[in-house]
Amino acid sequence: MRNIHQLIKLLCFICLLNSSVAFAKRIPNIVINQAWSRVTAPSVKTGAVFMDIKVNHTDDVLIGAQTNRAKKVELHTHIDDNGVMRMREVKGGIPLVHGTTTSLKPGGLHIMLFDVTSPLKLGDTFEVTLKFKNTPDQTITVLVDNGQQTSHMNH
Ligand SMILES: [Cu+2]
Repeated sequence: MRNIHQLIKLLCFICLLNSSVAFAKRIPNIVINQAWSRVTAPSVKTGAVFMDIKVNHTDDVLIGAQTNRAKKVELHTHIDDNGVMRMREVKGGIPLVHGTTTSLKPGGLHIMLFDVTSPLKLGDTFEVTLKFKNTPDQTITVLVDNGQQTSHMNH
């Protein structure tokens, strides 16, 4: 009788262990939230995309991005050049530290779109494929809303 109890305890323990491992695996390493872009005027050929990148398990690097709405895409940041904010390409990608959320936001890191194929209009959505060093490519949907969704959700 005692042996059976111990066996049941052991089996339960193994079950719990397995399910917690399975559960951890089901949480993706990288989760993108609140992806949005600015509206572009018809004469403007550049755009910017912002988002929150949450990294759960292991460090990674955002090394690039692609979209069919722009001919060229670069990862940018802003630097303070003697009081003037200037954009610079981030060489080597944007480092992502596990357990943290990296925010791409106005005045800081952003995904820069060059030669926008057609104006980004309010309410439009488009797909952007993000390329990571250690995680498979991830395609996300970006909402063109000038950040209204993001600012609403931050309140
Ligand atoms: Cu830029």
